[in-house]
Amino acid sequence: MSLFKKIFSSQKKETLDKGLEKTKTSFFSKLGKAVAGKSKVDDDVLDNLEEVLVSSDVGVDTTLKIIERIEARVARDKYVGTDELNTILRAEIAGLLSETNDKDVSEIQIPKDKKPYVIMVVGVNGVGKTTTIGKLAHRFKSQGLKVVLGAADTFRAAAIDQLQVWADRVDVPIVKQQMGSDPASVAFDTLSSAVTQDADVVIIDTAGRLHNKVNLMNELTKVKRVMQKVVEDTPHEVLLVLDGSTGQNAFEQAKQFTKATEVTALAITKLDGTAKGGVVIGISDQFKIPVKYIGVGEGIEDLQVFNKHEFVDSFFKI
Ligand SMILES: Nc1nc2c(ncn2[C@@H]2O[C@H](COP(=O)(O)OP(=O)(O)O)[C@@H](O)[C@H]2O)c(=O)[nH]1
Ligand SMILES: [Mg+2]
Repeated sequence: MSLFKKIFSSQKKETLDKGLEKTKTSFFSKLGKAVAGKSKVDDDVLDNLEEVLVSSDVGVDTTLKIIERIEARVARDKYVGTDELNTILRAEIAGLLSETNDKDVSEIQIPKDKKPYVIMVVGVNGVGKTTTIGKLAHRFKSQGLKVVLGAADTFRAAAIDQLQVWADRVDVPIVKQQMGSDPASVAFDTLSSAVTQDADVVIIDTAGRLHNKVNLMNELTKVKRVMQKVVEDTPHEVLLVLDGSTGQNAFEQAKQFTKATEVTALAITKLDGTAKGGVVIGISDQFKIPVKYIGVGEGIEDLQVFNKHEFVDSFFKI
């Protein structure tokens, strides 16, 4: 590893550690209490652990899965000390993450033979879609890719302006229409423009303010259908953005969006400043959709490619 790479990757690790700080602190203080005064993992300890996981937003189903696996281990090994619990838990969580995220580093790959590669970004209002798009555009551009943004969240003028701010900051072209125009029409224009410019990547922002599942499904289906008039098989990716700090709400949103459309990738934002980082584990397990990015701040560099090893390392590094 070159020195540059080493410095860069250690810096990146620091942001992740910092980003997960609140989650870790809260998790380990609860875990400490759960095993206080106990030397052996018994039913009490497991009950407490269950509570810790649920209250860390890992989600009930995933928590039960983890508890059952540890129970099986205790039954098999007869004696498991509470001092081993950390290591065991870590292994179980790493195992769960591996079931969904089979690759070590799960960044969206832009294939050369699909040009432009179209990423549609979905999620409810305020979760961080536009911010994530800005960070992603910056990331792709730094890789030498030609990026075009499409402002298909046409509900609010501010939404279009905000994407424009990001486009200026990153210095990539944006396609937009006025507020209230048809999102599908904006998406169509964006793809047409991207084809003309021979762009590598198109990122389409969408509105999250759709009041029910049927509306949402109809809207997204329409945007897709219209885009397919320009580029076959689009979108190549549907990236669902979830706000990690909302805990159980993020699970609910994932449920709604996966019912409404085919989601291929997840970005979980706002993991800085929240103790609810456990959602990453639960959502990855429950929805079987790979987490590709995590947001750990509002800045342009505060988007990390999700690396399951680093995540678990960071989570368990006290
Ligand atoms: N702390 C933090 N704030 C974020 C992150 N991602 C987005 N935000 C903030 O969340 C707010 C809503 O983001 P926005 O991109 O407008 O969400 P959208 O409505 O889904 O497009 C903004 O104030 C962003 O700066 C993140 O990873 N960490
Ligand atoms: Mg937005």
